[in-house]
Amino acid sequence: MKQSSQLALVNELLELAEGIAQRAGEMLSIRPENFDINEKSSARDFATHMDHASEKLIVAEILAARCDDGIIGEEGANRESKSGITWVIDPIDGTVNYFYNLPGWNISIAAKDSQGVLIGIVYAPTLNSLWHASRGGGAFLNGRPIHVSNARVLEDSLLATGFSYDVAERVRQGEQIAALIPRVRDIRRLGAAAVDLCHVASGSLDGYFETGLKEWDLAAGGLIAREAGALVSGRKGSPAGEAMVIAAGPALHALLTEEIG
Ligand code: 2AM
Ligand code: CA
Repeated sequence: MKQSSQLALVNELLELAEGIAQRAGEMLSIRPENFDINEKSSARDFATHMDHASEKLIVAEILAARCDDGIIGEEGANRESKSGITWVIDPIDGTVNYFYNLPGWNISIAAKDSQGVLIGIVYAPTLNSLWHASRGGGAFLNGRPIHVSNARVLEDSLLATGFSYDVAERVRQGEQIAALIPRVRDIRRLGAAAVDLCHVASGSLDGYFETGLKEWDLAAGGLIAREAGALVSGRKGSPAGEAMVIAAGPALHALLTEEIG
């Protein structure tokens, strides 16, 4: 594809995703009085009817604008691409925060092509924050360019992590945190993976690690972190994925990979 038509495509996808994320955010910001809940893997892992309503809105608006695109959504949207572009959607990332009316829940929308994630949007209405990035085009928070922190030692580093829905895995994670907490500035557990990755991108966290993330948790936030200068990998430099995600600026990333990976 010519450079100018690639740029036009990126701009089209970004503009579309931004508008859709904002409309989903407006809908979600009017909280229902009651939630219909359906359990997924365990009592800790659930979706509300608002997760489904958000995914429905996002899918309908994408297809109204680009009917040949593919879609992968956490709540079941699954459509093959005829255009080469596939959207990867988490209609509410941080559902537990949303349910408890805690901040940080967000709408995460990415679009990928044959080379990987091309654009990503993470919109967190409760933080008044909309992050966006495109591959090779840098990362932005509310329109301003962002960059990772330059933390170089564990002792000065503010980290975030998340805990698995699986109880045995939580016990193992607790042991890992117990070993790490005396050696770092502090550890946060904010509750929404995409925003954790974006906080690394904008320097509000020095680093982040978590196991169990799915493609829709990682697609947009991972691109935003990378475009802001982070390394985003799995254990020992393997690709980031369900087994592990470690995100930080290069110096801290090397230390975290040694500690965790
Ligand atoms: P969700 O709210 O969309 O389920 C919590 O640590 C963060 O990790 C949330 O962003 C949550 O996304 C995500 N997550 C995804 N899979 C998870 C899992 N198996 N266990 C815990 N959190 C998970
Ligand atoms: Ca979700």
